[in-house]
Amino acid sequence: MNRLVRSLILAASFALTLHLILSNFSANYTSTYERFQQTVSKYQHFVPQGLDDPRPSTSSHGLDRYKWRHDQAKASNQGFTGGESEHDPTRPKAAFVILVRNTELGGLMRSIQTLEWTFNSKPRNRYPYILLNDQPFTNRFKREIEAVVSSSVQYGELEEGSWGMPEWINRTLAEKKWEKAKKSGMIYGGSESYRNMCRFQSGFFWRHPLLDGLEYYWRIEPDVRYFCDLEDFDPFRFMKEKQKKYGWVLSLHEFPYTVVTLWLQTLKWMEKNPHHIARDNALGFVTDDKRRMYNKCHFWSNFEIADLSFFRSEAYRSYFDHLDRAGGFYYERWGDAPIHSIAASMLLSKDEIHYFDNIGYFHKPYMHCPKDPPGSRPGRCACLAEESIDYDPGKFSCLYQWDELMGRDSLARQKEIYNVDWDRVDSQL
Ligand SMILES: Nc1nc2c(ncn2[C@@H]2O[C@H](COP(=O)(O)OP(=O)(O)OP(=O)(O)O)[C@@H](O)[C@H]2O)c(=O)[nH]1
Ligand SMILES: [Mg+2]
Repeated sequence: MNRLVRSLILAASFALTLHLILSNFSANYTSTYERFQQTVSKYQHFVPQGLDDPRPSTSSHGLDRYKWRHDQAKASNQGFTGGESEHDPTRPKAAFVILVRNTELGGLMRSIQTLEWTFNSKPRNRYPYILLNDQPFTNRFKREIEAVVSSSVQYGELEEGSWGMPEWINRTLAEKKWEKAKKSGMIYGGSESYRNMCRFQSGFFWRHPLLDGLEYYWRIEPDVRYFCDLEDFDPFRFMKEKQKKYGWVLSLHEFPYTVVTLWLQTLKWMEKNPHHIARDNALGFVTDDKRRMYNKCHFWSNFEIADLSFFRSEAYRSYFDHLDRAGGFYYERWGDAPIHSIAASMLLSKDEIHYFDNIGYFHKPYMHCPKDPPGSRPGRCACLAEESIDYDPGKFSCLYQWDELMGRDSLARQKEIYNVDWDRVDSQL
């Protein structure tokens, strides 16, 4: 094992050095960004129209019928219980966890509205919200959010050390790299706060004291949408009953220049920690060519439902600490999505990772809309399956890789979902 990993590291180092020499140390971020833009515009017709309507979508009519303040939940057990099943011992200790800025209030209200309609407003659910911010939340923010939720809300400020550049990072060097990344067009290439966010979401959100005692979390972001009535399905209960550790809906390829040395650092960590690698792992999802090449596939972590014991594990902490020391959050622009995804693929067995095919979800510019089996209730999802990015012909989606790992037939699924003549569509693009 050790010898294999060592030769992988050597091969990766060689490839990286060659890459740096060839590109004369000036990574061409622009072409990556342009390719992204092309992908977005090429598949624009898959993106549901009308979702960017900036009008506040939380008029009191829509939500009054769901309004239900569960005050006891606030007082008991840190608010992790609630709803009709408050005293049900099998109810998972679970919450929605949201890192958000005061300026994103409108976007968060829009996200919460569809989450409430499709899931949380049902009396047996009513899971609480935990809102985190690097600044104090304003009173206005709290007032508006509390008017649109059906459960309790807790607010937390980030703890010292969890937000911002650690002292071992050379700021001058980092700033030079941001400047270069920005000039070459990398998305958020020049942003320090985005890097703080990615580091926080990778290594710290799960350590926040408001999450102590919480078993499961569901990550929500501003301006996302949930399309499908979850009827009797509770993703938290599903995770617990099926012993799942990590759940996702959308998977994509990461932009290569944001993660130049991430895989090399991962190999280094694996070499030192072979005992942490799960036996029936999902590394096939993040690698190609018989596990030699990192393919940049990641679960898009803006949607994520996870068993927090995964993040709290010694293995995950050790992996995060190694990456944090390596400095790629600041010298490059490592995202939390590739980090969560590599960690889940490495440390969990593939059966512990769940694709929530039945949840309709949108985060600009991509969506997943389920193709329900025949006989399902019409109108369960307010979206069209063929507008999903799932099996896009450009293969920006990584559902193909997931299918391969799980032994599913992508092609058959693609035909079933889109039911369109791809040759004709391609000729029109
Ligand atoms: N409090 C706080 N929250 C932040 C900050 N930056 C990002 N976030 C939150 O972190 C999450 C991820 O940030 P986003 O800006 O949505 O990142 P992204 O999804 O990669 O990019 P977008 O395409 O812009 O959505 C969101 O919930 C943001 O509200 C920040 O500086 N402070
Ligand atoms: Mg976002």
